[in-house]
Amino acid sequence: MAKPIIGIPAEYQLVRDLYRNTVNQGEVAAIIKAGGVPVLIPTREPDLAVAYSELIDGLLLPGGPDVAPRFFGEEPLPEMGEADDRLDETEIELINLAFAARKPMLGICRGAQVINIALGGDIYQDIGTQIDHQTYQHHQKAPLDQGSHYVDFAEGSKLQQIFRGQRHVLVNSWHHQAVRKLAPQLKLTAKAGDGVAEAVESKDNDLILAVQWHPELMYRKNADEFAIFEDFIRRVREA
Ligand SMILES: [Mn+2]
Repeated sequence: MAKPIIGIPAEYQLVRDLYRNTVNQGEVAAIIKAGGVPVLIPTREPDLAVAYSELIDGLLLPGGPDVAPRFFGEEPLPEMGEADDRLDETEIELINLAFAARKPMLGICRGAQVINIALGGDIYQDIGTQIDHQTYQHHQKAPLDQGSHYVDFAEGSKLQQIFRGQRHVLVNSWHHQAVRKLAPQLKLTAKAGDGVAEAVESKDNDLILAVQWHPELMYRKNADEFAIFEDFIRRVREA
């Protein structure tokens, strides 16, 4: 394969008085450094997901706004943040198409949640109010290129392999939602000490790795975080 084409769904944002399709530079730069070719996927027309999915070799689901709860059968709680139906619909469609076509995926933050929802799981709309014990600070006030809480990797997980055998790793954290009920095709492979889900991987194949933290903001100073992107491009090449 020539350099693999990695699709990244874009947010729809008002920036300097104009609506724009935006993807963060962190993901774009990490994919390029790892040997992929990032391609922005506009998300205003969910019906185009089929056409876009045929163009790409792998799918990166980035961070972004909250997922609208109707996609997992709930009504919105007061603590829910901003959401965008069309972003949700487009991503859910792209995930299902990638899964059916066996195209590898990497999820980051919201990406981990939307992968789980697309495949039949659900999420906490707000971990601070829906988990009945005190949770950690998952919306860190420290700079985002620094870790703030630890995560524990499952024995034998892909993450343990990517992180050279380590199972207790400091990561950054910028979320108030998290995976709750797991989709049947996924296994939980990282948790924070407060029980919050921090990563999922596909059960029976190499198709999905999705982390709740932000490796795209840490990889410049942390080779293990960059290895998440190298592993993704390797999975796409070998798919
Ligand atoms: Mn966290």
